[in-house]
Amino acid sequence: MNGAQALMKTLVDAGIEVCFTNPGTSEMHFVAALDSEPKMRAVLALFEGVATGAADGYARMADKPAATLLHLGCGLGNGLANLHNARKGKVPVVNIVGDHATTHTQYDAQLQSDIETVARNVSPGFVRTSQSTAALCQDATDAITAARGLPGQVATLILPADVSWGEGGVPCPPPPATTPPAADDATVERIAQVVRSGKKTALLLGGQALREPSLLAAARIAAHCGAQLLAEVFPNRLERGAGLPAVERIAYLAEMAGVQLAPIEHLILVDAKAPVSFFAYPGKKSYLVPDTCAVHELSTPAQDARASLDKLVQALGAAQAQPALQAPHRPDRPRGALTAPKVCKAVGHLLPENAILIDEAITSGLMLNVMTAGGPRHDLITLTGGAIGQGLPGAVGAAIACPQRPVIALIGDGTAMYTIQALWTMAREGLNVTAIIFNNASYSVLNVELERVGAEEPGPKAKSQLDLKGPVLNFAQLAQGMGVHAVRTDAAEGFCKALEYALAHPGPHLIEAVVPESLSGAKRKVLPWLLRSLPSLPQPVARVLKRKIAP
Ligand SMILES: Cc1ncc(C[n+]2csc(CCOP(=O)(O)OP(=O)(O)O)c2C)c(N)n1
Ligand SMILES: [Mg+2]
Repeated sequence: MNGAQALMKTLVDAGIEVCFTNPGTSEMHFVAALDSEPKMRAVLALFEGVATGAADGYARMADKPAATLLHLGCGLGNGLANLHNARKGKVPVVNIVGDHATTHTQYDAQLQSDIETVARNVSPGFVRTSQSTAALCQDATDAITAARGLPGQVATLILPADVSWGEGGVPCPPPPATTPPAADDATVERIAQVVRSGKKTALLLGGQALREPSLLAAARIAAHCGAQLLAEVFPNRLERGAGLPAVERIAYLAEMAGVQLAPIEHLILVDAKAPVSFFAYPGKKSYLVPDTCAVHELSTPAQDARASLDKLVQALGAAQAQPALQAPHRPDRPRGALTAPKVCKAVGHLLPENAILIDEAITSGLMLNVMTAGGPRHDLITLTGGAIGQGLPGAVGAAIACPQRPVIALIGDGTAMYTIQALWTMAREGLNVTAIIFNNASYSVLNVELERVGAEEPGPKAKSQLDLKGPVLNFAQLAQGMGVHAVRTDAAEGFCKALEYALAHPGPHLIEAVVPESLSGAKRKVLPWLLRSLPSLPQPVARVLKRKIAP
């Protein structure tokens, strides 16, 4: 066996059965080795950001990593934004980056660059350049172990061409599964006392704690002791819908998160960070936990959140408590001229069983949460690291991980253009994805931010940086050009029909929803003022306003 063939066997034996690729010359032996291993599925992406975002989406749904195959430092650099999203979401990825042969680097050829430095940003826990064919499979095993431990991480293995083509590769057996520890008894007891104190307490759930077993345990604690359930603002995967406990996500806008957190005296973190503002704003706080609130950590990202919550349930004697479960409810079918809230309503109206919902709709998705809350159970995937362009690639990965489940990806128009090539991979692989693109011809959220940061009165040059009106994008045509069935509509009836058709026929499909900006005109002007006034309003009024803006 050469190195690449042994590596391929090591990967599949460890359960890594999908590789999202965008190869070049230095990866040719790896590419050739794909045919030596029938268990490895190779999925070509036409941009590295699609490959890395697909690996992220795959791992979120498969609960195990995929591999990527990227071409030297430049290919890795192109894939960085979605590896960043994976890192922030604690999602495992085994990133394989081809490099020049070890004998070639001394010549500083055209594609030579410092790959390790690029990789370190997204792979702080594991970057290794394999030095020999003999060492390669152990290096791969170490990368897999690093990626899939808790917390999950992006592990980058750099594969020089001669290590790949060298003879004498010996596959390694799969690394043993590790069992992460639960919170220790003393921590559980201390937190049980906090929960019993009668003070206003909330559990802030993140990461692994947003799956059904953890949600049920947390909901038992809530039912038994009156604690509130909160979820981190951008979960990597949240199981929700009728029959599951409902959790309120922390709001994206810091002022609204402030309203949610104001009454809480004890905040208990379960695989989550204490909330901070997405950005800093002049004169506003970055750390969103009120001074009067104590923060406790039940379970760190390196610990088993579910086992920790189960221990807390036992300590509180809450095992028999009946968790509050979301009642089924669907919104009506929308009618008339299409708007973003009507698209969200239609999705809620038609949401199929067991769907995977991807929300990268930015301002157009403000109503998605409430419109789908009582729908059939589904998984929600969100933009964990704020680097847009994750949703379409994420849909590719999710659909490959779960071929029996419909994937619906709601994406902003600006956002869609970052990784639009994902559509081609969807068509080529015949993936059951319905991509809904909100064409509001704007980087709308940045227009809101422009008002919020209190910058000088913006002039035409500033405004034109945030506007996508000319030339007008036509996503239906873009999709058709990549082999994806697509329609374009500006009517609610047309949208519902298109969605019904898409859900009834195996995908991929793209529905371009031509909509006005959700926050424009007077709404946009009033929003910053409203947000500023929230902290000084009586709490019940502030809560009503928060629910109106982003329910
Ligand atoms: C990689 C990356 N580049 C740029 C940004 C800044 N950014 C945030 S939102 C946004 C525009 C989103 O526009 P669109 O998808 O059309 O959504 P809308 O605001 O119109 O709802 C941009 C450019 C980012 N978050 N990530
Ligand atoms: Mg837009």
